[in-house]
Amino acid sequence: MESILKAIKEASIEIKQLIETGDTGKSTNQNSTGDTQLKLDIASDEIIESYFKKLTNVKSIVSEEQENIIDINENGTYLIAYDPLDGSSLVDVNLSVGSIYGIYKNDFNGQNIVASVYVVFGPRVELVYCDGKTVKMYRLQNGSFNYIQDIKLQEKGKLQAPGSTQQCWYPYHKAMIDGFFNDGYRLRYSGGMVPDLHQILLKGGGLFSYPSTSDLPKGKLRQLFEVFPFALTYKCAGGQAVNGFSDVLNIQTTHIHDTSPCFFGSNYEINKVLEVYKNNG
Ligand code: P6P
Repeated sequence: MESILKAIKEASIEIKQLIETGDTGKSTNQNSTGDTQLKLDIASDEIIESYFKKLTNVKSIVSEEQENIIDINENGTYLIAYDPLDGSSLVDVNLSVGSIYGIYKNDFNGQNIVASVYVVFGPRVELVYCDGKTVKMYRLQNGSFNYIQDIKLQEKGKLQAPGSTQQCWYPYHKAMIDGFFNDGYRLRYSGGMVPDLHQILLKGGGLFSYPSTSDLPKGKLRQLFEVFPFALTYKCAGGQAVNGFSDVLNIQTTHIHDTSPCFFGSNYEINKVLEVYKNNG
């Protein structure tokens, strides 16, 4: 695992430089989800793939930016699914973005995730690593990632990040979101899941939601390289991650670009989600 972490750190330093100087324009390509790829998406993906291809302990990789699984080493132990630069369209308005990595054994599915990493490219570059037990944050300082702290969620938080198109929310979902705001929760939503989820983790807790909606019944966020890595991180930080009804890591992945409705948060908020969806969903 150390060699994978080292590769992610070195790739992240290159991606930081790319964000600072690269072309934020659109490419002529689309990814498998039909999103027009930015030149930053493609360049970030190329950087990460170049590092992973050198690792003998990696069997295969899956990227948000590529249609198919890429085989690396048939004798490798680990499978890595990653989103090279999530929220990349936020770069040209100078908001924070991030990379997300899910590290799996044997198969690409929620039950087989063994570790997760995400990197936030903001005023500072921070890397958060979850080994399936603890959640540790590192900060890029003078060219090295230095340990800063372990991350733990409180039982109940104060922040809410409600994703997706509100006009497409189901009424019971809207009533639940409004209920949290009526209880004094603060809105914290940038449109980038990495900084939005990082903020809730560091500020003690709350709720991030990207639910099933009338326009996206299966949600928008991708299971392997967005939902599952943060699900493992939130669970190891003392919170929960659900699809509205149960642990999101228990769902079955049928395609590497599958999506899932998802809720990440402290226990109080997630238990509220489960209660509302059990009674209405
Ligand atoms: P919406 C960015 O494109 C992303 O994949 C996530 O980072 C973010 O949480 C979500 O989409 C935002 O989607 O529909 O709320 O704009």
